[in-house]
Amino acid sequence: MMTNVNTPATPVFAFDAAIVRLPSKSVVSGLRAGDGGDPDYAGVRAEHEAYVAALGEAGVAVTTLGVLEGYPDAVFVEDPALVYPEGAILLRPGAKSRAGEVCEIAGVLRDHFTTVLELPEGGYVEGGDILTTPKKVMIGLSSRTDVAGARALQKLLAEFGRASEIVETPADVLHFKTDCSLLDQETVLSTARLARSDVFNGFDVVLTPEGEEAAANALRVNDVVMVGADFPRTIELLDKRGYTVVALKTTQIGKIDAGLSCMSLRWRRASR
Ligand code: CIR
Repeated sequence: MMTNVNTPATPVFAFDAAIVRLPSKSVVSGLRAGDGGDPDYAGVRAEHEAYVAALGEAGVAVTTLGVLEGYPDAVFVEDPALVYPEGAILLRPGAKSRAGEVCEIAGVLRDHFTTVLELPEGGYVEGGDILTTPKKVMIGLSSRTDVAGARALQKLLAEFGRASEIVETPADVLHFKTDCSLLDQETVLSTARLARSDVFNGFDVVLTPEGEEAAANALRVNDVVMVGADFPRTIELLDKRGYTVVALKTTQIGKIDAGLSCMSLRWRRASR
């Protein structure tokens, strides 16, 4: 078993490296549950560009991958893999149209990580269902992540010295992290519908204001919390609680059920 290099003194949101992928023109055909219309390609590009700049400003060295026209959702690099200082894990998306994204990202992960584990065949997991907290990795079951995949992932996480727990995602919610994010080592931002399940026992929970549920997919990176700019009440709430909020537009990616965590894989390099 590897030693977990995340000592309590190092927050799990201390990142110095990230991988992103430029959105393809085909992003307008990205998967979505609702019918709020197609996103606008130029708008997605602009949102992505501002996001990458914000990662850089937060102190992260960003590796940018090229477009993959054959995979409309490939800009959401969070889903085909998991990354930790100890190594990377290649996942298996539950969405058929996204299965090929794993091979497409494997090479760059092998360039960055000495250890790259693979989810064995037989189960599905998408990174959007994984919330990494200081004490454990939470694996949300959803339409994209099943029990077989979650159990297999638990074994791989154990090789990294990481405890994990399988939890439920509310019905009709795409991913576990669609409804929550980590604000600091003890605090999560959650929708009321997810918090109701008591999944966050032992955490301080900040609830998203009614009508701003989509703000729950925020992203803590080092000293800042990135929050969707369309959610002013959430921004005010977090600001009042003393967080340094960076507001980023997510209007276009929101049309294909995405938020701020989806567009990057983030980690802290083990050698630091
Ligand atoms: C999908 O349905 O797969 C994409 N349209 C959105 C993925 C969002 N990913 C994430 O929350 N990690």
